[in-house]
This record gives sequence, C-alpha cells and structure tokens, in this order.
Amino acid sequence: MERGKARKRIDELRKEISRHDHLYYVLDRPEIEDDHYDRLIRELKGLEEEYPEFQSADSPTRRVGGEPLSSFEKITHSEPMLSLDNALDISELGAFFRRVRQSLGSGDIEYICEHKIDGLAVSLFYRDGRFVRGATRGDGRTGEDVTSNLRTIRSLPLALQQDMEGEIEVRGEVFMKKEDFARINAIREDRGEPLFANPRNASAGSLRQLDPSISASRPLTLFIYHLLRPEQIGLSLQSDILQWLKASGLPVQQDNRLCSSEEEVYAYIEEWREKRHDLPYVTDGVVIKVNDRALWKDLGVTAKSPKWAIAFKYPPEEKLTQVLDIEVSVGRTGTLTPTAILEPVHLSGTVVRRASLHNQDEVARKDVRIGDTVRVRKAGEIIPEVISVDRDRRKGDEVPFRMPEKCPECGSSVVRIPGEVAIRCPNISCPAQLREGILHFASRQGMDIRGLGEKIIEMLIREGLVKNVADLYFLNTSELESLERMGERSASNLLESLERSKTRPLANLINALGIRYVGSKASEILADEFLDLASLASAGEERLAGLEGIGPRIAASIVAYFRDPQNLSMLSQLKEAGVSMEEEKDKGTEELPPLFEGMRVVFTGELSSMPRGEAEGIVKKLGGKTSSSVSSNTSLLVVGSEPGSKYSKAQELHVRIADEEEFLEMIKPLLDQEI
Ligand code: 3BA
Repeated sequence: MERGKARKRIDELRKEISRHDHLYYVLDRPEIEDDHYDRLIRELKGLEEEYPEFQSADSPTRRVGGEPLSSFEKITHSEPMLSLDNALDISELGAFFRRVRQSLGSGDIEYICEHKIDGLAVSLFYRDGRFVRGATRGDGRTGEDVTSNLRTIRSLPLALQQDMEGEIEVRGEVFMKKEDFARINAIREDRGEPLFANPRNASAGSLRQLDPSISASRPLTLFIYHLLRPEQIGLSLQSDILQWLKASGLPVQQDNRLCSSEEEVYAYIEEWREKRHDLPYVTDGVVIKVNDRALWKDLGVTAKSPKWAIAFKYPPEEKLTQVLDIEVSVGRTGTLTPTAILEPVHLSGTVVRRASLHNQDEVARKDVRIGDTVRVRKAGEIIPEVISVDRDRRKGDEVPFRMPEKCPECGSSVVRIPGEVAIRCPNISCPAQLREGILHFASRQGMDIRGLGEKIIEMLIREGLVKNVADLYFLNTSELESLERMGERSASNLLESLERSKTRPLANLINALGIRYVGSKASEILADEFLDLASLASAGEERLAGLEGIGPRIAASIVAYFRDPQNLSMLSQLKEAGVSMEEEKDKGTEELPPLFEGMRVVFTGELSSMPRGEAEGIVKKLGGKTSSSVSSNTSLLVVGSEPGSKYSKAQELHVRIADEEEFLEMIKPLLDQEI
C-alpha cells in the first residue's frame, strides 16, 4: 500500500476500532462479531508494523505493551480527591438534607443519585481529547501514576468522541464485574493461588500491578462520575455534565437519576435496596449529590469531604442460619475442603445453602459445630461465608468437627504438608482426585467432551474401566452399555464426542492435563511458543521460566510433570489413541447455525441439565451474546429453578422468557451434533 493511503487507512481503522470498543465495553451493544473485530485489529497491527512512523501511543493496538515498572511515579492531584461522608441509615440522610436546606436557605433542591460502586477512585487526564495520564486516589493529595494499567481497561476511551482542545480531568471508579471476579478466582483456585476476598481487592491488586501485561489479563472496568472545572465546557448542572461525559464516550452509570425532591431520593434508595444485587457489579450504597454545581461552592467542604454530597450505605446483609452438616470434599489435587451445609437462607439476592469453611484451621478458629446457629454473609457480596457462631444459642448437643484422618473417598491416611494449611489425600489414584481430574480434562477449556458428566465418570471409575484420562479413549460400546442407565444411543454419542475431542487445539490439551499452576492462560502461551506437546515436554526449566507470563513456579511444575513416569506413560497412551498433540485448528463447530445471532440472552436460577457457564458458552457458539442482567436490550431470559428478581424484571420489560426445556429445544442442533 502506498504511504499516504496507509496513513488514511490506519486512521480509519483506529476510529472504527474505538467505535466498536465503545459499543461493546461501554454501551454493551456490539454491532459486529468477535472475528470481524479481530480482523480489524490484525489489519491495523500489520499496517503499523509496516509503517512504524505511524505508531501512536493511543492506538487501540497499544492497550497492552508497556514495560514492567519497578515502582509507580507519584502524582500530585490538581485538586485533592476528597472522600465521601457516609449516612448509615435514613435518619443520618435526613440530617444531611437538613444541613443542605439550612445552609442554602431553601427547600427546593435537586439531587442526583447513582450507585455507590465498590471499587477504587482514579483521576484521568485528557489532552486535546486524548488520554494522557491517570492516577490512583492515594491519600487524596498524591496518588500513583498508573497510566499503563489504565490503558488496558477496554471501557476507557483512549480518545474522546468530541473534538476538544486543552486539558480536561475526570474522576471515577475502577472496578471488576462480579462475573469476571468469579472467573479469575476460579482460575486462581485451579492454579492453587490464593483467592481474592472480593472484587474490590482483586481490582486494587490488578491496578497496582507493576507489569501492565498482568494488569491487562485482569478484566477491569470503569465508571466516570466527576468532571473537574466544568466552566470550560459551559455547563453547571451535574445532570448535564454526566450527559456530556457520556456523549464524549466515557462510561457513565446507566441508572443515574435526577431527583427533584428528597422523597424521590428516598424512593431511589428503596427501589435499589434489593434490585442492586442483580447488577453485574457490587454496589454498597447510593451516592447523592446536589445537582446544581453553583451551589457546591456555597455549601463548601469540611476537612476531607464535600458538604454537597453523601454516600448512603445499605447495611451489610447478615443472617442467622443453622449448620445442618459439615461435608468434606476432595479436590483435583487431593486437598480436603470442609463445607458447611446450611439451612437455606435468602442473602443478598440469592438462596445460600453452603459456605466453604476452607480448611481445618478455619473451622477451629471459628469453632463451627454441626447444629450451631451461625451468622452468614456474602464476602464482597458474592461468596457465602460463615462469620461467627452465635454461642448463646448453643444447646449443648452440637457436634464439634474434626477433619477426617482418612480420605473420605479412598480411605488413605491423609497428610499435612509442613508449612501448609491444606490437608491432602496422598493417594494419586484416589477416585476423587481421578474424578475431579477427568472432569477438568473433559471441561470446555480442556478437551470439551460433551456428555461426560460427573455421574458417568463415577461409574467408569467404580467399574474399573478408567484409571487415567487416557483410558477414556479406549472405551468401547459394550463397556459403555454395561453401565447403569446408559443406552445404546448415549453410548454411541459419548464415543462420538470422545472422537471429536481428539482434535482440540494444543492449548486445550495442555490445560486439560491439569498440570499444577498451569491454567488456560498459561496453556495458551505454551501452545503458542512450542506448537507441539513433545517440544513442551522436553523444554528446560530456564527456557520456560523466561517466557512472558510463565515464571519460575509454573516452570518448575511443568518440568516435574513431564519427568513423572506415570504421566509419560499416560501421554503415550493418549498419543496412541490418536489425540492430536500439535497446534491444529479446532474443527466441527464451524458449520453451527447462528441460532442466537443478534440476541442477548440472560440466565437466572439453576439449570438442571448443565452448569450456567456451559449454557452461556452454547449461546455464544450459536452466535448470541450473554449478559448477567436483564435490560431492554435483552432478547431472551432463560429461567431455571429458583429464579431471582430477573424474572419479574423481564416480565416488566416484556422480555421473552423460556424455561429450561424450551431452551434445550432451541439448542437442539448443537446437542444433536455434540450430544
Ligand atoms: N461518586 C464515589 N467521590 C463519588 C466527587 C465526589 C465523589 C467519590 C465517589 C467527591 C462511587 C471519593 C473518592 C473520590 C473522586 C474523590 C460515586 C462514587 N463522588 N458514584 C463527590 O460510585 N464509588 N468517592 N473520587 N473524587
């Protein structure tokens, strides 16, 4: 391409990509499919490589790519970032209103209400419409320059949508959606890494990562709620300013409401008290601000907070319930985990039936006994946890818990590795470990073997038909048909899915093996680097540890895995079975009909036929999009058992509703193809 043309095309592509980023990440209303988007990115990357003189720091290809830093620069804020005063109940809110009324000598004051997002405050600078710098709140006076990490947030526009000269500064909250939080914690659990207690901690850890490539792998998002020096744009009502921010392409909360009386503020608070649990992110209250910014000056500030704003906090939800039992389960790596089985209780929007007790030290510290009345809550509004035992309610017949000395699944004596809290079953052929290992092997991110559920796996192990994952590929029809409730048709379907799974991409195979600390992200890096399993197996520790995103602990674990003779013999069995061990394109899903094309599907309640994640994956495979909350954009709500308030919301908005059976009927083409 000629140079002038290339320049023009590069500009065009950048604009187009930014527009789609905005549609996808800010408006949640994409117009193109992922592969179309990938093609645009690839074309832009190609041109930028060919014409390096047109590289630019705000190109959408440069969201990731900063070098690791050794520390963050300090930035002094142009104006201090104040904190918000709290109102812990309605009467404290009333006192706030009274102060405002008295100070202004008037009763007719407009307020703007918005969710109080549980995240981290940041300040962003745009010069001539381009994002140039961003900082954390820090102590309010000085924060840290986290520009490279902020650039990786896809909902943060690198260029504003209105032509602007000069500098503007906006402030907002960086946070992680509940769904993304659950996903990264699942990956961490898989790798044996410590879990984040709540999305806020996960966001803080990610934003303060010195290596922007790690920060980029953490799905952060952003809302802007404040513009400094609005005289520049000639606006003085906060409601108009929020509109202006939105029109500039900045992400602004959808549920903001301009209230013309105190009653309307109270109504907003009540309206969202329960409904907030259905939002895709964690909120812990409502922020209320005087709408007319001319009045802000009259009201002034105290030492650390403005007198024209307040955060109403909903009380943290805690309930009392009974511990019916304490169950011990054995994980893929043999770790024994106690779980409290609870008398079902409504909490922060869902019914809670179980809460992990993590390990024996934790049970001992809280002294949880079977029969106890316990106080429960959701950590970070998401993970159910036992806070404490209500000792006053003890009757004396509660049963203290002791971690079993034998593995509950295979009877081996358990061990405690010195220096670790975990109690493990040391038996590598323990059926529980084998079962969890096979489930992982067969999962979507692994070999994606449809129709191989927990029950079948248990039977296969019990009958001695499967002693490792490779044995799956040597099963025959008569062996399968000998299993309880396994008909001719399901047996042949299962054999077909096993056959199909042999050609999964290398990254899926690596992930499926369940090598300690190697999750789906690391598997992708390894597949890209080595292109076949044999090369990975013979790689030295140093080379592995030198790869970006791998690190010494993962490297050591990979080397150990490929040294183990049992693993090696299993791998040669896999090879003998015809499992592809090279980078190869996954076929078989290409010809699926785009049944959900252009649709946004939301799930509520529990499905009996598959985990929700799998159902969501199916919708995506069939051309649709999923989202976690019902809005007017929703095309279909699929309702499982015990649906939440999404159900009534969907009815209100006249969104189409399907039960599980109807949904299964809709996805029949896929079920026919892949069980
Ligand atoms: N609005 C947090 N401060 C907020 C602009 C003021 C403000 C917040 C807010 C000061 C939220 C204190 C830290 C800070 C920017 C200072 C919100 C939220 N408004 N919606 C009134 O959702 N968490 N936090 N941030 N300046």
